[in-house]
Amino acid sequence: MRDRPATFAEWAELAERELKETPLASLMRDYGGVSVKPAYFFEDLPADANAALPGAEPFTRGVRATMYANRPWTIRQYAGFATARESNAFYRQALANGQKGLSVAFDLATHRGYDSDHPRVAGDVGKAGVAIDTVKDMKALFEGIPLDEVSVSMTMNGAVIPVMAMFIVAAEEQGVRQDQLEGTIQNDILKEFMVRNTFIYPPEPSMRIVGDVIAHTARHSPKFNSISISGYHMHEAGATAVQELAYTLADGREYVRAAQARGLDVDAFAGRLSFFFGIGMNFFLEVAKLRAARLLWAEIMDDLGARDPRSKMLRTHCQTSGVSLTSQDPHNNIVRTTIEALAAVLGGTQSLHTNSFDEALALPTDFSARIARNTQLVLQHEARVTDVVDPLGGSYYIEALTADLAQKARVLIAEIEAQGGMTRAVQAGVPKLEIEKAAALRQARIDRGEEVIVGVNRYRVEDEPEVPVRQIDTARVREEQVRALAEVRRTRDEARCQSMLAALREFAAKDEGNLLEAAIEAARARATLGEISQALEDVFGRYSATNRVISGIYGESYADDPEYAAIAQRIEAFHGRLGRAPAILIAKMGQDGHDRGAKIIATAFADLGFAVHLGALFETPPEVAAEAEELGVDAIGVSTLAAGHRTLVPELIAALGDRGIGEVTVIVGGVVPEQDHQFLRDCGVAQIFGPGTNVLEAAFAVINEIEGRLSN
Ligand code: 2CP
Repeated sequence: MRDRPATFAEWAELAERELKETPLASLMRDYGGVSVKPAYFFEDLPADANAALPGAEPFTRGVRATMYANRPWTIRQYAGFATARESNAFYRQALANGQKGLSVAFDLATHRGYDSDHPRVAGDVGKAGVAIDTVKDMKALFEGIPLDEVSVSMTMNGAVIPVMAMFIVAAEEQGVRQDQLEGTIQNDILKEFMVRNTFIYPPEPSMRIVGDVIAHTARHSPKFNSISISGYHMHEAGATAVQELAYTLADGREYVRAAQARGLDVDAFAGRLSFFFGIGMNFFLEVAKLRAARLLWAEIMDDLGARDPRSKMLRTHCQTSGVSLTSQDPHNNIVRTTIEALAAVLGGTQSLHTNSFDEALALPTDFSARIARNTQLVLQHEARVTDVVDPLGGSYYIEALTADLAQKARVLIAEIEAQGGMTRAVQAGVPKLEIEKAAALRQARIDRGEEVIVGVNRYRVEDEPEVPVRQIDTARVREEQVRALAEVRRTRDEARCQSMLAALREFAAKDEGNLLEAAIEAARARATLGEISQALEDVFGRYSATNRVISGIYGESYADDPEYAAIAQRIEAFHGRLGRAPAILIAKMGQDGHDRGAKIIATAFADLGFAVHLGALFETPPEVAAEAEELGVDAIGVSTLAAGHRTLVPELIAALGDRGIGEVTVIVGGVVPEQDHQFLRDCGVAQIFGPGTNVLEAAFAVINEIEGRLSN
């Protein structure tokens, strides 16, 4: 028996013998700026690791002393679709089958503050979430679900004021007081400007709204979590773990300051700030990320003057990663989700959503939703992972990785501080651009096969069987919503409703009073979501983001790649013949703000030599057609991730025809179920690319299409 700890140097000698010619350095890994060695030893344990106590500051080992041994995490599946009535039935069944909390997905029309009868949202109503226009819808959503017993999380940011107001009024009419409400509102607007894109107003009034929600709930709903500060969407947009940590916690710091600026004592609200992280496939990194997040938050809150330990506890929800799901060989996604769920649990999450395996194809079916929920039930009941608190604590690797991540994130947080805080950094667009760069780098690694995705860039299955998916009949949902809206408008006391809306407008204009309080009055008077939202828009305006295409990342990653060079040469030859580059407009239509795929295609195609025009978010099909005509593009690449394609793409093709430019090649990329491919082809779509498409293959197909059409 040796009487001293083993060291890396000793191990390296053994390893080098085993490796023969291969250098040991080739086993080093880089996880987005964090370097990882192939083995860890006692000497890697940070000095404070042995002192850490679960349930005590800085909470690295968990926010509770007993963690899951006493109470397992909340199984909280994010869901919602079609009408409130249909979503309600789905929730009640999920609760009966073992789910513990609710998490409402609203449709994109609701997110962006439009009623279902608004002309801009024809393709979005009831698609990627439930359509809510009035208090009546909100009441139907929770019918038979006691809001004083079941905690409800609502993912809402842009339209947080009308949604929160309607939730409060729906509860009130169910007999539940505000002080009995349990749950969480996402209310994290900064990351919307960075990555998620369901903002409505410009950053500054948006921050006022966040502050008003925090202030109102701190006063009236002490059990309600006033914000869910989210790294998830950064993760999904391609952020590294360090970026996700640093930007999320810097957002958190900004919100605390915003609330303090309105005179609130930090300990009066900080205990109800909550977090939300994405959990991907890098298993140990994700475990360490959650531990590092808790450590850093305790430090930040100390710095901001918190005294109550509850104010320093980072409590978080986690969701397994949507971008790690593949449309190819989709049952593999069950395995991926299980691994990610285990990482979230070993990282000490408080609440968890596990994705359904078909989410890269469409909205989950009842079957895939059951498997996703059961993944958590199996972890809680069969795998014995709940028995011991922070079981990976003390692992040389996990502890060292936790400390490394925290250190790297501290540096990035300090950079944000130096820029004047997150609102400023967001206005300057810096974090957004940095995340886009990281996303493009990762995509290039996947396309080059340096990062293996089973069933996508290796071990592909030909002839895949079709997976049944859930289809939403948006036209039917929209008709129902429009009818119900008309009924509410017809039966309400119009004068009272208008006077409440006028009062809300005045609050907004005078920069005084709490906007949520005024909106609750308007909701009681049956003002609609669109009307409440519009009242604020009348004062604040609607924000439109500037879109930039980053360049050079693909070019650099593919510097020596013959396939890349071949496509680039073809584009050069095209240029030589026609005196211009092949031009493509990348379009996002409807209220779908998921733009990671669009940005990656734009970046890669621009590097290859295409003339790339990145359209604005949230356009209508006629607007895209007009832009295509004005720019004289050869092709339009429609990026669709929120299931609006069946409505929006045919409308686009018709609008191109109306303008006499029907020859423009239309390509669709994103989440498009196999069942819709023929429909889109019949409409005139030239190519359809699903998630996981190799960017070079896509570029090759597009140049072929363009040249084919031009030679006809
Ligand atoms: C927990 N409790 C315990 C223990 N563990 N008590 C004793 N011993 C223990 N070991 C207590 C807690 O103190 C709490 O009571 C209660 O049990 C509930 O536990 P919790 O840990 O607070 O869990 P929770 O109620 O589920 O809340 C979790 C979060 C909350 C994270 C704090 O914010 C949340 O539910 N977030 C979900 C967010 C979400 O679903 N987002 C949707 C994202 P007290 O409260 O009395 O202390 S999907 C979005 C999509 C993808 C999108 O954004 O686009």
